[in-house]
Amino acid sequence: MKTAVITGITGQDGAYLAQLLLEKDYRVYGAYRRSSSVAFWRIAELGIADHPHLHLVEYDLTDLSASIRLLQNTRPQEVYNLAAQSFVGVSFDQPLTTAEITGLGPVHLLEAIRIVNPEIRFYQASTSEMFGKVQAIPQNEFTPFYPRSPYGVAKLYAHWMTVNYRESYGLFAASGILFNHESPLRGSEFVTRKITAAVARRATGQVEVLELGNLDARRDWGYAREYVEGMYRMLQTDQPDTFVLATGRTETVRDFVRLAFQAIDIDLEWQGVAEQEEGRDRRTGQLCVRVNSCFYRPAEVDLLIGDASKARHELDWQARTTLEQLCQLMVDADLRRCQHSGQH
Ligand code: NDP
Ligand code: GDR
Repeated sequence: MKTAVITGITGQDGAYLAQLLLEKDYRVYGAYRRSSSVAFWRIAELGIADHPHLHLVEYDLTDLSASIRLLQNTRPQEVYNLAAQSFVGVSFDQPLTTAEITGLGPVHLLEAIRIVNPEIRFYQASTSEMFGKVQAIPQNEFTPFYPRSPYGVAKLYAHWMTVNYRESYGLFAASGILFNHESPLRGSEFVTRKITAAVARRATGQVEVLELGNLDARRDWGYAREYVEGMYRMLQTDQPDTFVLATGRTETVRDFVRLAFQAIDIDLEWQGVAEQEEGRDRRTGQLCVRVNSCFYRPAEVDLLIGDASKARHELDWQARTTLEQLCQLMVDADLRRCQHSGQH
């Protein structure tokens, strides 16, 4: 039986990856950080919280000695580093915490691998945010980076350290440059889930106006469940490498809002521009969405669209779920939660 460590087990990707590896008969150590209320709701929703081969271990990515002990105690063949301060908006308010966790954190694991067992295969969760102010359309493994947030800068440092440890010490250190991927398990601070949760509340009678920031930002949104399969495949190759995972389609935040309201049979009519923009129910005239500039970021990533042909050729990986299907399954999950009054 193979053993894997997943950091960030309480997050969206950690939960899906744990489920995938358990299905592949791995022993999984899920590393979570101590806090007064640890969020295990995602692994509970997936029905794996009590799986006999899932072991939850306390761990903080910012601690080198904890990283060494984690690997000594669990003796994994594979380490998936998914832990991060992952919210771009917060990174502008907490640049140093973001640098410590998201930037330096992965280096603790890389060092721990060198010290404990250089044969361990390492996956680093890199991001399309590293492309930031994009230098080419679409973006692939050769596109120059230009991060636009403290989060993007921190991730870029961690990405290059992953590449550097691969080249300097021969570690099997892979970096997955993943474009946005969403699911019913997405944190409610991220825009897709913020939208689908609000839509579900409206459909179940709680009338509120959904306030959003920049509606013109364009993202390449895929389904998280498919992206964790790509992570796994990156650690099964002969040579460690860097891969982009993306759908190849880009849409605006406004498009996602429209799709989500359509899922509950509300057709939105848009009025006004920029900070004055609002969306009303075309049938009733009721205000559903308005822009609030407090959700704007000091610097924005305007357009992301990925080219995942390398992953298609070398990993046989491809995104399959359309944005319409993804949006529908997120709205449906939030509707179910509202009906059982258990929103997360
Ligand atoms: P989440 O925000 O859902 O999960 C992040 C996880 O990191 C949480 O489990 C969090 O724990 C944990 N964490 C944060 N700080 C620490 C720390 N100091 N020590 C240990 N654990 C910590 O992110 P996702 O699941 O969406 O993403 C997974 C990874 O992939 C992240 O690194 C993210 O930056 C990256 N990524 C995500 C993309 C996406 O679209 N989802 C795209 C590209 C990259 P806690 O519950 O305690 O907060
Ligand atoms: P992103 O995701 O920044 O791409 O990072 P997010 O969903 O936060 O924002 C996407 C776009 O929507 C715009 N936006 C809003 N965003 C939020 N969160 N809330 C709002 O109210 C709102 N209104 C408009 C944003 O300005 C942005 O343009 C995610 C994270 O998962 C990262 O960890 C990951 O690396 C990248 O995706 C790829």
